[in-house]
Amino acid sequence: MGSDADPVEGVVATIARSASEIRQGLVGRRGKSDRENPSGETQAEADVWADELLADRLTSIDGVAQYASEERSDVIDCEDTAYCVAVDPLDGSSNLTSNNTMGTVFGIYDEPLPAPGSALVAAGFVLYGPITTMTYARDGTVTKYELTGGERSIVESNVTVPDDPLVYGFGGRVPHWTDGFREYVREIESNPDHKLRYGGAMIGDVNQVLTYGGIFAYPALEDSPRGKLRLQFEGNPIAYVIESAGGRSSDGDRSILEIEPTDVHERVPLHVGNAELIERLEDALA
Ligand code: FDP
Repeated sequence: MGSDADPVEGVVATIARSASEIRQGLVGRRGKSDRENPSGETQAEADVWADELLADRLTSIDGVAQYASEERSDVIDCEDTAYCVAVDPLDGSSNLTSNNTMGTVFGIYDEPLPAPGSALVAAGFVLYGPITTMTYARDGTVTKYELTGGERSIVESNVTVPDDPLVYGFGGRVPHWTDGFREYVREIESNPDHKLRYGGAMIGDVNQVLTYGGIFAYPALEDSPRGKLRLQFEGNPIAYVIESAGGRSSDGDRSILEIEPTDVHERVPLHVGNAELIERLEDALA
């Protein structure tokens, strides 16, 4: 590989080209492996397989300095020094069992991992829905593509979070929500203009917010104050896409992109959506 002169575009093009293959490769790999990821979750066979496929391809691109994934403990160091790629190869892979939506999430940083979201130069996600799409942010613009066979065609060239919020989806067991978060949810639910959309894969639920406006959160929980989602592989890339689309992200207090990480696998409470809803959330949690 390494034929694309711009390494960032090379990474995006490689993920786009690999998406059809990953989608096809899910067939026959829906079972659990006997391994755990660094966060202590049992990996699906497809998690391990997609991680190996992306690691092989992305580390052979000229200009890629590091590859890190939610599915492996250690960062792979390459000889190059430019860009560091963090990937969640199959976000929402527990949806494999029921055959529901899931995706591949990626962030391209220009600092060694773990890196803050302010070091992202591009980020995006593939969604394995009824059709396969890629939504990708760079230089303040979000573009949405349909992927067919290795081809990418633009379906929307300036994606923005719609002004009027419509959907909400919140993860974590309700009895484990904090009092502040529970009150906030009650307020969101009581607005007759809002409706629930929750599918159990972050990327599908965030895509609903990007399409219809609203809010998605996987908040801090009483028994897990840092929530569930991982900052490098999920939190930062999604915050980057949503902020590039005119929305806001928050860990409950500040933009996710402002967090200084200390560990590649650290978790973060994630809230993303329309700016006014995130501001109200921060007030509710203050
Ligand atoms: P999954 O474990 O299926 O990969 O971070 C992963 C994630 O899914 C998110 O996509 C999803 O929002 C969340 O975990 C759901 O977690 P719980 O059902 O365990 O609350």
